[in-house]
Amino acid sequence: MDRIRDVLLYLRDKNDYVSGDYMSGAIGISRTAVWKYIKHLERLGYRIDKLKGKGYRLAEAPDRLYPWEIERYSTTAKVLGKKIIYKDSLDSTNAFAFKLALSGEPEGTCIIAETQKSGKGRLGRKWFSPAGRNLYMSVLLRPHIPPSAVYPITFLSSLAVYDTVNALVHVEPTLKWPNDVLIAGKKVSGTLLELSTEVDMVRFVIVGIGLNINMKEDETDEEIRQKATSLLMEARKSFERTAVCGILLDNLERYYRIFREKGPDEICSIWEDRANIKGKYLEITQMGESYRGISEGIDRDGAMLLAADGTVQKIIAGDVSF
Ligand code: BT5
Repeated sequence: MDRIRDVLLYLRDKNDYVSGDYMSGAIGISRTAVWKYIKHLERLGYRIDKLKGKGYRLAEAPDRLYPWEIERYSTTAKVLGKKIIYKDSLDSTNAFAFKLALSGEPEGTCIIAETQKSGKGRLGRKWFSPAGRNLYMSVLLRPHIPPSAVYPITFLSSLAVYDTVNALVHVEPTLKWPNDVLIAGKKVSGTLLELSTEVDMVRFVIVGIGLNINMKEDETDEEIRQKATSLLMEARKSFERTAVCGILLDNLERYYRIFREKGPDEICSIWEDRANIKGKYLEITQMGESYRGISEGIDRDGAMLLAADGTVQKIIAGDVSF
């Protein structure tokens, strides 16, 4: 794939016809090899014009989340996304990443799929994953923390999505406890954490992010039509998914660095400020039980503190309605 990157680089750099001879000399491969890479690029969906005596010109790149395309936009991340594994289709990027993590895959590897056949939400729920429209990505982390400090990783993921969305769309997103990013009250992204732990140490965490980018309203599942949105639906234009993903990886790495250097507390307090949750009246449903009260903010382990009838309850998981 390094050669593919090189050939693409020269095609893009020139933005005009580049001769096979020139590329062969510059990259240090034969002209036949250049031709083979051009053919490979065409199979991957790139449209390349060919002109006798002039060479090759990149006419159009496909709308695919190829790792080498994402890398063009991820400029500051050094660890997260250093290796990106791209698949057309998976059952779930989280499930795939989990298996890789068990076999020793290092921190930072990302799995991206164009579609998921059984995309997962929390508590056995489904994540609707139409092909070629959105982002379905799982990032493998190996933080040196006890299991009790894992929860805020959901917040760091939501914060990274928040900043990404905020930079692209003119409507300010909102954060909803514990794992949602909303635009105008509708869900644009969710994070699913899955982990493997020993009694007092985390082995690895899989951060699964679903972010709706170019999904149109009539392409959504009936079940989520009223409550889901996408960047396209809000901005009324489509986005380059590779760029969105690159920006997200940079933001993820920035918040992960804060998490490691300043600790989960810092992430909790950034999230709490950004979510503007304190003092709001909430109802949280958890396993069929409902809790109502005024939010006193987030506990240091990520749980919601809810005040009602003179006592403060600590809610570990659930779904919030305002
Ligand atoms: C989540 O669960 O929000 C976590 C979603 C994580 C998805 C990513 S995609 C990459 C990685 N691989 C996976 O298999 N999963 C992760 P939860 O809070 O339980 O929300 C699930 C609910 O959101 C569903 O029950 C629907 O109501 C709604 N929903 C499903 N698909 C949606 C979508 N594409 N956009 C917005 N809402 C959706």
